[in-house]
Amino acid sequence: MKPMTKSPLQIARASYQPKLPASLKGNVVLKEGAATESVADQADIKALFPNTYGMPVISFEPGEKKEYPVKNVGVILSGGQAPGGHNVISGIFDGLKALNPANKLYGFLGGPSGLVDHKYMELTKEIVDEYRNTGGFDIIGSGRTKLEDEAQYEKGAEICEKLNINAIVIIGGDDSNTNACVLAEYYAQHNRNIQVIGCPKTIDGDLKNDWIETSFGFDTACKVYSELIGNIQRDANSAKKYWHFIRLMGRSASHITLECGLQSQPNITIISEEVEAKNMTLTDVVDEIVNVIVHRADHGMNFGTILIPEGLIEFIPAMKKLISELNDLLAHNDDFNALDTDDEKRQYVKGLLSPDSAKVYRDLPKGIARQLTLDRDPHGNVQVSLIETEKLLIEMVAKRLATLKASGVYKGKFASINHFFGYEGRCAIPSNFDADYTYSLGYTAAVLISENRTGYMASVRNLTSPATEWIAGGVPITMMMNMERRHGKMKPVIQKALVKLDGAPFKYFAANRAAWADESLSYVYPGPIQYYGPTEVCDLPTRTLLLEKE
Ligand code: FBP
Repeated sequence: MKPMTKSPLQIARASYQPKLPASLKGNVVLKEGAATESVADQADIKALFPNTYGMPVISFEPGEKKEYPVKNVGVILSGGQAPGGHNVISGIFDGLKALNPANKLYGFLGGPSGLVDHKYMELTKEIVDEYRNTGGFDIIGSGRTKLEDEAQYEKGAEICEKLNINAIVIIGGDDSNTNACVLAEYYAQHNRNIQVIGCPKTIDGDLKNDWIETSFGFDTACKVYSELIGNIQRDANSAKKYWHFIRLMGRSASHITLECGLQSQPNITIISEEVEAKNMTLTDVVDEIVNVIVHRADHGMNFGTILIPEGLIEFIPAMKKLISELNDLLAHNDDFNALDTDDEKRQYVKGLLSPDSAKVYRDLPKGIARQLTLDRDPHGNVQVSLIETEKLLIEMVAKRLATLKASGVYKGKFASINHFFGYEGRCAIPSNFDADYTYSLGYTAAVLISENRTGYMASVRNLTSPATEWIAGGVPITMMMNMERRHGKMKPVIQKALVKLDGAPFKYFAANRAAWADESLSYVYPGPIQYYGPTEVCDLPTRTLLLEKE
């Protein structure tokens, strides 16, 4: 047998032709809606974005053939990986070449820092072809550098001038698209003749609104995690001896956990936004879990599955206060960094916290307390992916069950296994939905650029219909903005979309969770993503999207 360089699926997938909305299959004409307003703080946003505020929403329709001037474009991948990033790039490439074969595409390397540090490569057909329909961001790499000061914008303008780049596409989440908008406004104000277009990326699913139905990558990541959860459930139901505590990525919002809950119907799904709304303590969360475990044990079922959102602890009010105090206390703290041992660090921190937070900190298991003081990300936030909340909950649940056992209330056996799913799905081969959606987003960005637009996010809507009926166009980024306090200052930012407790996906989950928790078996086994086969299996969007559109 010959050694393999690519799997059979990799080879077959390279020739998959992503589906496009009908309007993008031929010549395009732009239809403009009415002038727009930001979601809140209109006067402030308008004053900060005089050139890019109020622009109309754009949708594309089939039109007459048109000659477009030559455009050179630079693309940046920003933040965490999400399945489909490579297809955004191939969509931009194909769109640009279709609109004018002389157009060129450059990739800035390693994220936004590539623009500032002038690290780039030209993306040719040979290179782009290698990455079609693949997961990952390795074609040009990604990074989390924030574009936030004029010196960076000027360095960007310098390289654009050198390469004759007329437009930049920033593929990122809410913060990166906020940066895209600020950059678009800066270049417009300073007559730099550089357009900036954003593209909605993040597996977390928290960049969405009335115009952006979902961010790309959410679909694939949730399908991968749901497959794994389903497999675990089948094992749990076969062995009947373990409780599986499964933490799922999603830095802040619980969309991933909710979607995986809807797809696999585990016994318990914790939603951070609900925990916060009900002002629950960590003990309340533990009690809810314990109640289900005791109930199932009474029916002879000493096994089950529990989904835990990665961001949970930041939504528990007392923990949120502790984390915020730690963020301030540890920012550029050389004294803390100079301490050698974990014990010294623990003592140091305890001495400086408020009495309430010091108590919460003292009561935490040592390992978790240490994780809370690890390095912050470039935005100064605790890196929740490094905090093993599932282990914290296991420890607390085990303690509570031991007490209940001693008093005779609990007669079961408790054995647990912990899991964390995040990196398993972030670079998966994109599902058909994500492959089609991202390619369409990239193609849309190319049209917006050729039509000289700036300060827009590429948008593809009507996503629960077949791809040919999708509506492509652009939404002014200022329209999604409001003012929020960040690091002590009011800043214009895109509103982050948390799970809405009055939204259809959560309501559906809330109406069904009691049945999924009890002793009957409601597990669903989603199985692996299917790339070839009947459309109702292969092209299905997420349950979140279906419920939101129902
Ligand atoms: P983005 O918001 O940049 O898309 O990243 C999402 C995410 O995958 C989160 O779910 C997770 O908390 C975080 O990135 C982890 O990032 P890193 O691996 O850089 O620590």
